[in-house]
Amino acid sequence: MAFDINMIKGVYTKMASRVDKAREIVGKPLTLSEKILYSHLWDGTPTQEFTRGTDYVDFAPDRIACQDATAQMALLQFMQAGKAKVAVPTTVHCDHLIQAKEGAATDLKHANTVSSEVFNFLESVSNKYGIGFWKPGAGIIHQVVLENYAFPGGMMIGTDSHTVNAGGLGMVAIGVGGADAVDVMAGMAWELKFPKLIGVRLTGTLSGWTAPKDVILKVAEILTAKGGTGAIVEYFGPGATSMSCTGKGTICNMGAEIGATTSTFGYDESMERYLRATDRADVADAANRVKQHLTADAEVYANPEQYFDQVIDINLSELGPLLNGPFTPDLSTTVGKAMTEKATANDWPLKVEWGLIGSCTNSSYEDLSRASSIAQQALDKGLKMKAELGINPGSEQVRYTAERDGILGIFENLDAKIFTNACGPCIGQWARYSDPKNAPKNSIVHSFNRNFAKRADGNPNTHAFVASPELTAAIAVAGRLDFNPLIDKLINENGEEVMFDEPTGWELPPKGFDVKDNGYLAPEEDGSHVQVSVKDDSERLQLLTPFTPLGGNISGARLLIKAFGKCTTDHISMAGPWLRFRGHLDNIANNTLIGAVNAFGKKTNFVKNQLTGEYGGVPDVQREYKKAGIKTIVVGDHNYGEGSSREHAAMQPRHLGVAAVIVKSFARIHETNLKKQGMLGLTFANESDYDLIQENDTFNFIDLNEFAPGKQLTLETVHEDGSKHLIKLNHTYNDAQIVWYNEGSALNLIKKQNA
Ligand code: MIC
Ligand code: SF4
Repeated sequence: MAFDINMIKGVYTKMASRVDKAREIVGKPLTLSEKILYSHLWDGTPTQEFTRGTDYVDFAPDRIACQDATAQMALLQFMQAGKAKVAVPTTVHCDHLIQAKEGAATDLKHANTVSSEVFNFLESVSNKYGIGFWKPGAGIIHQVVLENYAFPGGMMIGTDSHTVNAGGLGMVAIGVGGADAVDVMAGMAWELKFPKLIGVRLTGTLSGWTAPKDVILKVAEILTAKGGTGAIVEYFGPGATSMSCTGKGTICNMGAEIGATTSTFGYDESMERYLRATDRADVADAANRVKQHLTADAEVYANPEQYFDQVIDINLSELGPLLNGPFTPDLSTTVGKAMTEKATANDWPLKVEWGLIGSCTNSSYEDLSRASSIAQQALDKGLKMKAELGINPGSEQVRYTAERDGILGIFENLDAKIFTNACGPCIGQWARYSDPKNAPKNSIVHSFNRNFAKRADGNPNTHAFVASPELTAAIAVAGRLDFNPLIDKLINENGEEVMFDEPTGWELPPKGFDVKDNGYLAPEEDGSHVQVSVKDDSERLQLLTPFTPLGGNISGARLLIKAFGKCTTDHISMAGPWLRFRGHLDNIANNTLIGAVNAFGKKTNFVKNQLTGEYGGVPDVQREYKKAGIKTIVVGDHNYGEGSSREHAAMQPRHLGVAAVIVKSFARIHETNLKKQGMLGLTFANESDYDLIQENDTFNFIDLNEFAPGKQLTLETVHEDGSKHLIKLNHTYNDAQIVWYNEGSALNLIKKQNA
């Protein structure tokens, strides 16, 4: 039986009348995305039409999921909110804080030792406030959610950008910062700008070496890393219904890499099969009764151009296996010759050192079984592995079942390392080198979603390429980046030429899923007696103190850094070794912006301290400004804050005294995170004004005391020679968000309201 089945049935009971009302108001057939959005309005039954890409709307999500690295800050904030229990079903998943080194048994034991303080904190807070707790080793949040909690037509938020994975089961599932989750946990509405809608029509069928991963790698190439910003991507067409549910999850998962708010698919038989296989026949039965509301109206998919803001066509029959990378997930290359040419021209190492299969994106039973069919062929055909292979199963249920069915055994016969059911190498928790900074240039291929510099192993010289699990396996056997399994031959141990046959696999385990201990801990009915303790001298956890409002008069501010080029959340608040400080704001603040490239001098973590004229690390220089009582600004390029939902990327600069982040454009979650923490997140009205900012400038906000929705702000930039420029800045703050700014943070406001 499914968790929270009554909540799910409740959503379905209300759905019909709300969808009908929305259709009447909008005056035309509805997409699936609109049906879910309009049936989850905070105010209940729809009464007005919302303008896509413009209107801020209050929603009532059905559930929340948090992972250990972001849950710490989210729960530290929730503890301040003054509530006894979470208002909607919520879960916490321990998956990010587990290193991949020796293999699951040793690594998990190690994590349980070094991070016990954090795991115990999360467990006791969960128990106290009625939150479901998934222990370390239970699996990666998004696979566990897909297997247990996601349901067609539902709306959820999660403190992780890949929460969108649940779109594979027909949800609108959105990644948010912890402060957004706190609103919903505290029983308040959740605000989102009504998204634009991108339709992707999938025709043809996947076959041979082409996998769902290739669909999203193609979409990433078409839309680029910011092309989905502010939009929900809705997939449909015969190619969509012919794909497995977990395959759909893969596609939705990597929607985060194009900046999409989320992605989703209409309810179909693959989803019903998956629900039944994962012991949720009750959800499938309930969904079947409201089937027509769990997909778009027929007219929409027949004439998508009339209903979506943009339509993209992909013929799966013409799609081939792709490799995206290095350093960005939207740089696509077809396998084989095209890769030989590109890699040679760009000096990417053609030799592949590692193949890694797993992450929340591609760690389902189907993924492992298809990759294992390649591994089995390598064994059968006498091929020796040229690269090393590592596997992270997505959940204990997948792992247990895959082990029972001999799938893990096949990988082990190739000497693959089976790591914990956790994020591991996907988030820099890969103990690959003792000195990553000075590690050699190399290439790796993985089935993960992100491949920013240093992401997997901390080595800036690792060129990571993203591919399907089956292609990752084949390339790991061949050891070459430009191996094309469709046509290339390999030489086996007997000196014979052999070729791979096409990968095969099981959508779902033929003998059903099984698991002994899934790693779940239910909270007590009444957790009020549970004591949560945070030690004063803890390195890992620190209770929060409220931020002071920045006020309506900021002048004499200095430039902390003008970031050059890509500045993702990994550049602003690096993961890997820093994950250990995710619950301690002052300690993690020591990594603030250390990965960002300073536009002046093009170095990382090297900025001018205007007070002394000397150069130093970003956090150190910023602490000097803070000590001197001087506010600072950070300047950035396009899509600033792309990547993760981690609100640390906003809280750290805020904690250190940065007042404003001024960029050409923002990634959605990061922009909201800045607002929530009571900071100024602003964009240049004229992008070229970015070029006006000089290293020694001083900044005065001229009209901040008139901060109002839709009204530009003016920044006076005083250059070293005394000359000045007035720079116009845009913002997207609405009335409520300006109140957050005025209060010092959204949390300060909640506290006030609950006092
Ligand atoms: C990631 O994939 O970058 C993470 C780690 O899962 C993040 C969350 C985090 O920073 O903790 C995400 O995607 O939101
Ligand atoms: Fe974990 Fe990687 Fe998925 Fe983020 S993208 S949740 S780090 S597996």
